[in-house]
Amino acid sequence: MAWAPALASDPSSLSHGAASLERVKLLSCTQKQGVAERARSAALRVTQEGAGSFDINMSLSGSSGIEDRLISNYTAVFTFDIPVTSGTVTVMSGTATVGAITFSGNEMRADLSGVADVQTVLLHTEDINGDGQPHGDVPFGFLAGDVNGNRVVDKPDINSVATNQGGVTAANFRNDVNANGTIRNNPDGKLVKERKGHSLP
Ligand SMILES: [Ca+2]
Ligand SMILES: [Ca+2]
Repeated sequence: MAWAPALASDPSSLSHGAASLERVKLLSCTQKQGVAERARSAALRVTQEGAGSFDINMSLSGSSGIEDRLISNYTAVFTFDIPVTSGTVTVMSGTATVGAITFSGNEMRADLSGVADVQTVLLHTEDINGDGQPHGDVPFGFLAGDVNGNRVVDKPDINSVATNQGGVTAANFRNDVNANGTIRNNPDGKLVKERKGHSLP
């Protein structure tokens, strides 16, 4: 059993028999009711008009990934190790509204609207393929204009837009802040300048 080695190396389990028994029960319970089959990855997907759809990957835990594109609708994508045909996505914290949820292969896709800028939205996944279980919470960071994704909007972001002016590619799509399929100092660079100083912890 997976927890046995950890208990054996824990001095408290040797000196407090009753306490360790409780801990065994607790661990066993946690394993049964714990978060199973977490998404393998998560991302925000945006269609940047003629240039196609591009994903910004989100960390599954800890410090969030950063979405820098500023549009009215995003698609939160959760990719599992198995095909997904049903599931739920709910907002645990932050300002966003979950709309339609669709499924394709191993992906569960949730439309997001009403997303406030300069915030982290924590999305909860549950009931994958009707199992009634929680499948983890993923933080999604929204910081419009943070082209280089370093959690602050400042000069390097403005410079990046200036040097990437032109068409959108898989390598430079973050510079297309208004997601219209082209990169220009106006409006993309202007949108960044207007948000200079914004940051996320
Ligand atoms: Ca930045
Ligand atoms: Ca643009």
